[in-house]
Amino acid sequence: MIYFLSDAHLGSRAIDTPQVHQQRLIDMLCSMAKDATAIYLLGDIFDFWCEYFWYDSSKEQYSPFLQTLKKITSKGIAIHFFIGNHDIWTFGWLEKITGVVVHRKPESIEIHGKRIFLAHGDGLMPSDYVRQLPKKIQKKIQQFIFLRKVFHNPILQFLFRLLPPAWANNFGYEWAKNSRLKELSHPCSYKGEDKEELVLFAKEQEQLGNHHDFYIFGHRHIELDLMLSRESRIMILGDCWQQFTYAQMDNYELRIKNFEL
Ligand SMILES: [Mn+2]
Repeated sequence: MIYFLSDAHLGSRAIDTPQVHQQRLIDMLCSMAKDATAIYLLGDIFDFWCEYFWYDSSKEQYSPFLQTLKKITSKGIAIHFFIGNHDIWTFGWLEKITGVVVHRKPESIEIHGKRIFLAHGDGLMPSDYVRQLPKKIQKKIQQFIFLRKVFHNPILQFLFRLLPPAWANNFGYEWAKNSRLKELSHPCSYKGEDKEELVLFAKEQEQLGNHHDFYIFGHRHIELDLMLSRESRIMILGDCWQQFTYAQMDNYELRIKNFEL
């Protein structure tokens, strides 16, 4: 069985019981590990993750989770860690400690003869579509794209990693907390087939001849399973901080499920 999950936002300051949350994620992974051949973590597993040049005591809170990853990869089960927009700043330490494979870009993979497009989902939208949007929304998107460039810039990353972790973490966790609180007050909802950016992105790929049987994304914190055509299907995974949803795939089918203890 192959599993896909995303958006746990571990360590979020908007979560009242972080240990309970982390344990639930650990239980979920351990139950998957019973029959998994691979596990794909599709981004934002951490609410804020940065590896500094100095020792960072805040990483200790994740010890149980990191040990679980290590335990699973040691069994020979591959764990693929896609960076999201909250855990961009990993520079080899996470891989070394846990044995996960880090992916910094979307990937096309093949499983059981199916071509699958995998990405966290931030920053993917057809530019034709963006041009049709009201100016105000276009401006917001431009701001997001600018910030994304800043976050991904190697020089700025280098400088940020020089900061004292306690100080930089406070900045990072507070920034991330704001987006969680925003989400709690305005829960994400599906915008519809003609407005949902990831659906439009997948449709554009199909039109461009870059065919995939499945598109699987995180990022949006909504659960979606939609046929784009007879041969192509998109899935958005929900999240693992409130809904605890995930997808599983075997020889026969791909489907979204809810993790229950
Ligand atoms: Mn995200």
